[in-house]
Amino acid sequence: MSNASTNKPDTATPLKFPSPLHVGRPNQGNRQRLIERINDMLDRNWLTNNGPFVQEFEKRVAEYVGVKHCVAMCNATIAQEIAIRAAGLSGEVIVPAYTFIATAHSLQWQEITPVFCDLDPRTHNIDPAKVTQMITPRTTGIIGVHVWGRACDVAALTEIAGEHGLTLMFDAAHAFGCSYQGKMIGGFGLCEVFSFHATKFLNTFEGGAVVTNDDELAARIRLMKNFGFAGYDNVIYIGTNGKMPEVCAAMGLTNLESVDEFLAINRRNYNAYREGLAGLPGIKLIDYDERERCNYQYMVVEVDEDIAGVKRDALIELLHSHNILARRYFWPGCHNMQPYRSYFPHAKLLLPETDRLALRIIVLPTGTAIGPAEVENICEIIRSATRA
Ligand code: T4K
Repeated sequence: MSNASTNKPDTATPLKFPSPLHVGRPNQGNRQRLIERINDMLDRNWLTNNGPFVQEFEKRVAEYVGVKHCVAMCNATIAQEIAIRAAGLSGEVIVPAYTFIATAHSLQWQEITPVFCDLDPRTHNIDPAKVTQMITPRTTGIIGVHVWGRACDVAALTEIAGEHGLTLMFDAAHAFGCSYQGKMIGGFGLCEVFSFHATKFLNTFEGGAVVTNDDELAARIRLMKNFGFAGYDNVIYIGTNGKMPEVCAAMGLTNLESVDEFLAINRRNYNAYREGLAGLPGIKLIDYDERERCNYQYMVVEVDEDIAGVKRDALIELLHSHNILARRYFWPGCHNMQPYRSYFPHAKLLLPETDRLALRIIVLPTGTAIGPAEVENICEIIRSATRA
């Protein structure tokens, strides 16, 4: 028997959850509001191609983040590919190896070489000291990734890019609603790219956006995401189809109205995990900086196997056996996936921290789908494993 409303097993001891607890369960805002918007859209019979919902969504996101331009697109991978092309990157671009594969693919897809840089183990983000060592005469840019929504060392990266005449962009897929030194992420570098995928803090089913304060770049990206059309029958640029449909913008507008609620729930779960895992040897929940704005979308645990007395993968297996579908993001690292493993067989020699971290991380479920009772059960399972 279980409590259906909370998905909590009825006993105090951790049992198998009756239905799976996934990482990345979508945050959903007010369903009635969404349905009203979809009805409006159907009544208007305007389904895509820069419709009123997309325009409103772009305006709201730009206001929220405090940037001049937001260009909404069908997903963050295409948004990043277009931004890279619009920024004129070529040759080699330095990226972290510890990221979702899309960061690397968005370069390689257009025959630009992703040069994998190691991370700073304290932040999980690209290590600026190591970026400098990766620069060659072919380097044209740096793409920092704000992993887990925790900002990269923007100041150091900006300085390096400036000194070497490189373009600096950010993959901000995880970082909607987060800040760096009190300023919202979205306004740094030449541009930043958000993901609004279903699993993200703010979702539009699928979706993404480039945000920038650069008028010229924004104008070029607008052309490129719409086949290069500057008006009816007038193509002035090479382009593709990166448009966000109206139904996605309707979801985005609806979810934007609930971001404070999503944040409060994520924060509550984060605090519950902190409490539940406190003092466990070899198990460390990552810190979110309370002085910054954070979306707390990722509950990330680092397992030090020697101290915890349990292997990371054994812990994942145990969690899975209880129907808690924890994940190993971003194992095994981009450099260990194809085609990069074949292209750069020696990359790992320069990525010791990435390899070390990729073996230690577990991402646990959070979001509106779970509450403190589920978190307490998950923590109890972890506690029992580390005691064994
Ligand atoms: N840059 C970075 C740093 C990124 O993390 C990402 C995406 C991108 C760029 C590219 O953004 P997009 O082009 O996607 O906008 C998932 C997401 O598909 C991906 O968007 C995300 N990062 C990545 C971190 O996670 P997978 O391969 O793990 O997806 P999947 O199908 O295994 O689902 C993840 C979890 O979410 C599962 O536990 C199930 C749950 N889920 C998923 C969906 C779609 C649900 O409960 N409901 C759902 O509707 O990549």
